[in-house]
Amino acid sequence: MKIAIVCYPTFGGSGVVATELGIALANRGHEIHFITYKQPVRLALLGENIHFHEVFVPEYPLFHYQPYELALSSKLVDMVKLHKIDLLHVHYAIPHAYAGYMAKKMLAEEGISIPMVTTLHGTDITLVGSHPFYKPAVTFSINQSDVVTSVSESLKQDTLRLFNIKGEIDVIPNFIDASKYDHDFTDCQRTMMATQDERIITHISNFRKVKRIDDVVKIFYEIQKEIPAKLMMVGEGPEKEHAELLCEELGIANKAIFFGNSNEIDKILCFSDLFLLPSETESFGLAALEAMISSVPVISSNTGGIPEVNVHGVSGYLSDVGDIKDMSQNALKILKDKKELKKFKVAAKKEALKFDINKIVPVYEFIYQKAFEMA
Ligand code: GMT
Repeated sequence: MKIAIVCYPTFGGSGVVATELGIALANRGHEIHFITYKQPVRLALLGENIHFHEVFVPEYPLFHYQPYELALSSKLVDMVKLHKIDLLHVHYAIPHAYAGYMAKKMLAEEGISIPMVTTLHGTDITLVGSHPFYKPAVTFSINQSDVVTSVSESLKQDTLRLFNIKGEIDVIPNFIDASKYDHDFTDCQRTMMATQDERIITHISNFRKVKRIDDVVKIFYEIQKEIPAKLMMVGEGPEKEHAELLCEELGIANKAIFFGNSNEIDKILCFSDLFLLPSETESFGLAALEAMISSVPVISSNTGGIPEVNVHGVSGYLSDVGDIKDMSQNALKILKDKKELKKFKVAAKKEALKFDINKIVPVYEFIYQKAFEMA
């Protein structure tokens, strides 16, 4: 099948999922066309079955806002015609489902029928999409999609609660390519990051308000009072500078390392003992799953879809949003006792394997068949 994948090319979870899905589908013989404004960060190799088409938006001084949706829908029309693409799969409703619908309509004028699958990822529903300024257009484009999927049951329920949705939503959870995490790095370069007796605590995100970065720092502050520890902060975003200042204020700047964005997440997780994800809302928590497959237990909030991934008392612990005391106590329960840490590490990996890519990609293929029947 020839599939166009529309996504954000940045370090966000939706872009990562879309890219990994495209690569997996290409490995299964499909021809994949990524259509977005930059080559996706996790797409290292383009090959016979993987193509990238850049959406270019020419700057015109008359426009206060440059019309990306217009450029994207035009590019979709051109690429569908040129490469005889069979199906559109758009990730993140805004503005991709809207642009996809416009492309579909333009193509229909020329007698070309193409089904569209929309995958909802989280903030496109919970934070941005439900804003009154966007809601009518988001509702419309979700309802016009031939098949709609969401990355967790929780996100499905949020979508049904916040929008007037007419059709079904199929839940297809995010996935992980376990084979990519199967290697043994020699000592994980752990000794470069911490001394033998120090525990390594990691947080990876795009440092937005929704991630509650202050809580990450405060939980670590409580942990390091009791045991020797280091904090690895991976990612870029608006809250990063504030987090660095908070570390200085709390006198723990020498224990916190800020990496910026990294393409070596697997190496960082390899030497980590614990992962912190205290988010305000999280439709799934792909970062937690990436930690778990690396045998890193997770201390998280119990919001949104996180409980569908992180199992309380098994792969880590869950607490109410903002309950720093409970989160740090849970962290210490795991970290203080070597046997307990080992038990959680093994269980975290076992839970993560339930989301192996080989189980999930065939479900997308099934959904594509359904989209053809619906179109
Ligand atoms: O977490 C972010 O802010 C990035 C965002 C995105 O769309 O790139 O992530 C969302 O989609 C991920 C992939 O499906 C999910 O794992 C994240 O939980 C979700 N983020 C939120 O719901 C806040």
